[in-house]
Amino acid sequence: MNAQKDSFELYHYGESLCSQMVRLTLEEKQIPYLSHHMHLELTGENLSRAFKKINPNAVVPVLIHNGTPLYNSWEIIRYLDNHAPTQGTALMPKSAAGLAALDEKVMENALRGDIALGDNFGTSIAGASTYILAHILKRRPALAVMWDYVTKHPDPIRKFAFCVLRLRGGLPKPLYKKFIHRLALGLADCEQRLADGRDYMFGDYTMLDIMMTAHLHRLEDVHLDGILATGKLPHLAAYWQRVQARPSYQPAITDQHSWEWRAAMDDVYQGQASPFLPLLESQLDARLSDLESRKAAA
Ligand SMILES: N[C@@H](CCC(=O)N[C@@H](CS)C(=O)NCC(=O)O)C(=O)O
Repeated sequence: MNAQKDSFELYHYGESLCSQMVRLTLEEKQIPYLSHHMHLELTGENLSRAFKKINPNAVVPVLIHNGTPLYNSWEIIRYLDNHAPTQGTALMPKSAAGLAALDEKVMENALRGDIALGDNFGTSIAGASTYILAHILKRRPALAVMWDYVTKHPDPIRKFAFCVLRLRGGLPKPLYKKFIHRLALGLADCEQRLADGRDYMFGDYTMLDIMMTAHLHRLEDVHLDGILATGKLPHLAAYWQRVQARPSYQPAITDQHSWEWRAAMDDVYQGQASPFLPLLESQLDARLSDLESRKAAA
């Protein structure tokens, strides 16, 4: 990588999972960038004409490399690792088998637009956070929010979802149950993966650990992190400490917290565990015992 010629600019939001992933990548790869921190629900800045010229889909993150915009967090992560393979941390497994297995795991953790909310781990943790989004949206008059989303958001499902959030303060309850169920499956699978004592999901640190770092941080934000203190996920709990101890964590995650998100979190949870924690725990128990009996039968 030629630092003289290369210029990177990132359009992002403090608490957006995908922005966190890209920032973690830039830190791990030691790539400096010009930061354009934006607000999403608070001001609808992503729906502005100016930003839609940068990303017609009106979502963050967008990484501009030497004038070319790059979209989709997982594609940006791969791009950066290919661009500077020997700089900072290498983010791909070394073996062909590892690479193929990584693809599958990345798709489970990505915020994909081609599946329904709650159909994978990534969209479930995002879905579980929507009470926070609803709270931020409440800072603006309902009509202003609806006007913005209905007339300016290019995604028909999101435009509807944001209006529902503003009007109802959350999505329909069965959806949260779906998110919790999918989260329990993902957490149990991570625990099983780490149970052989490996430090990271593929042994060495990879882009999957970047994605998991953002997701586990979000688990804290939605006050479901009590699940890591139950003693049922000892390897995952240790892993969470390990990824937070990396030098990338503070600059990419905690230094970038957005005030309106933190305030909404405090209002929604009032310092208490999420009311969905007992459901998460019971679903986790079911999944862990299912995995145990499969192991015993094998
Ligand atoms: N597939 C995209 C998803 C991007 C995305 O959904 N970003 C969210 C924040 S994590 C966003 O900008 N939401 C604002 C909106 O839809 O109005 C990626 O991986 O980068």
